Amino acid sequence: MPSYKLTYFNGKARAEPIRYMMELKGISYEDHRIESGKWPELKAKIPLGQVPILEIDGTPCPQSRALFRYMAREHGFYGSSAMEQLHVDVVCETVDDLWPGVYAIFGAEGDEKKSELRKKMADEGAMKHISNLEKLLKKNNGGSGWFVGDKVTLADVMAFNMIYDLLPFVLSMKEGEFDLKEHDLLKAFVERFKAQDKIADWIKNRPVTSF
Ligand SMILES: N[C@@H](CCC(=O)N[C@@H](CS)C(=O)NCC(=O)O)C(=O)O
Repeated sequence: MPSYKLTYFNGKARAEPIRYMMELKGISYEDHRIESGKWPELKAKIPLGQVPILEIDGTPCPQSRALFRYMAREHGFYGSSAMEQLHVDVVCETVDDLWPGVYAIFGAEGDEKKSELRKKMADEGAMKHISNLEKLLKKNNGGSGWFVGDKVTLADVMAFNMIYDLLPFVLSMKEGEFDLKEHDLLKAFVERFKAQDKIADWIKNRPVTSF
């Protein structure tokens, strides 16, 4: 097993899927959270001046999505055939369809504009993509298990991270509070993912962060 050091700000956002996969496989890694004031110095030293960075045996590697796929390939979260890999990618792309709405809220100027966009996203903007995710979930075993095959894959990790961590954060809610409305299969999926012993432990014990 290589040595792993994950560097990110003290938050979940683009780093948490890596942490979920590390935790699920019981992989030992250094979870380095940048101390305030240390960022400018670090930024100048790392490959693209951005985080997350995963140091693999001392080599610093950037780009979160590349790192998610690396973790998936190396640690058994990418299905067991090219077809399953394709299905995993389809789910990940569908999760990514939610990002433009997330960015719009980040980029909006003024509290009034932000709350207007938050309301739009929670009421309708996110729902088209949430329904698509539920359709994909349902295609595998009627939606009673995981998104692809019969084991947890990157697809589950990314869907959970978006619904449980990212959407509540951007909509100014507490983690896990995003209202999935009538999407009962997805609600059950979130509960199922969260109930895995290693994830339950991680969520209970992880640092409490504002994002
Ligand atoms: N495409 C990159 C984007 C990375 C990115 O924008 N990271 C932000 C934190 S979420 C960052 O490093 N911001 C500080 C900066 O650019 O100075 C990825 O997915 O890793």
